[in-house]
Amino acid sequence: MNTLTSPRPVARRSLFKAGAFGAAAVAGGLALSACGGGSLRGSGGGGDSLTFKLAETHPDDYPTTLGDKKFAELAEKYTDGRIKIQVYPNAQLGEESDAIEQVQMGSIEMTRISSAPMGEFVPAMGLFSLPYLFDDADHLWRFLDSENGKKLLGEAEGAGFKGLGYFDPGARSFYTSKKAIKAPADVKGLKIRVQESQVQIDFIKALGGSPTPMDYGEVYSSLQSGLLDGAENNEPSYYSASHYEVAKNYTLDRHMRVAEVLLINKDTWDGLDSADQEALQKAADEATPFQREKWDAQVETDLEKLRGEGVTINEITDLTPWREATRSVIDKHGADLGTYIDAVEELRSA
Ligand code: GTR
Repeated sequence: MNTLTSPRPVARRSLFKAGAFGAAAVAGGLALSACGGGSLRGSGGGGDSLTFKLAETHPDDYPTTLGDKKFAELAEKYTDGRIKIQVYPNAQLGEESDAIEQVQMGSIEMTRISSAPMGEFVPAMGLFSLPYLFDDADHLWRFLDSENGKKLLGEAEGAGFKGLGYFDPGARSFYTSKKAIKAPADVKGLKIRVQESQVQIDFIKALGGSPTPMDYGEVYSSLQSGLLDGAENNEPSYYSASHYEVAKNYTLDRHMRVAEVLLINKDTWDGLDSADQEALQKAADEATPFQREKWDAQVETDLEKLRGEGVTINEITDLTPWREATRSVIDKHGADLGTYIDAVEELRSA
């Protein structure tokens, strides 16, 4: 289990500051020789072929995995078959916190990852864990597609990553095994799993709950054993990870839209010539609308399936008391994330 209560995120960032760039360069070099040797440069227009691994936590048919595969297919097409991207679904290459570390070191070239665990490496990504910040998916996408959304993605470069684009994350909502959550006060005293994110820890604390950071792969058994009273996620995750089997009350408060991010190791990226960089960027840009379409369809299908499985769904219509109860989270993180928060506010519809 990963715990955020102690200095782990700080340790990670300081590990990076203490020289992970060097480590990334070495590991990146090793990875290259392992996949055919030679420099990446000059690969455009007939150079060496390259094979990159892409780590994905979700199953094969999940919308983000479908987005990864579309990206891989297009990348291969736009480089005339020279760059092959192998997608490893189902956390085969490790849970997200491990996968991102490996991408930073260069032992895995790519990952699709939630911006929440990414926030340990790129603190500004914590923006997406601020509660009730985005009104809906359109509001989120107005931000992601804006100059500020691109600037935020660019901050990944300081941590040894190149961000290729965003995927749709849907909205996260609570689910509990015993008592249904209907009002902010219902969270009081409950042990709720959160992603590895200080902002999410603060969110649960603001509601009087007990936040428990934990790897995604451990949530099912922890709900089942009673170690957790609840967790929170979007519909496709709640359904595909079968969490509904052990936590049958789903409260649609849609508290966060935690952007999904497509990342490549920065040294790997810098080693590509500009034609290949353009090809990969084009592939990512085209995979995004494809993934969004898959996402919307999946949310609908999964809600239907969840109802069919006897899940009780509580729609929260008035978010005012939730916003008030968690205002301190925005206040606390406002100093660091202020510019981005202002940009999000400006894009809110009247
Ligand atoms: C999902 C997300 C995953 C993972 C998971 C979690 O919504 O797509 O990448 O972060 O949530 O809660 O750990």
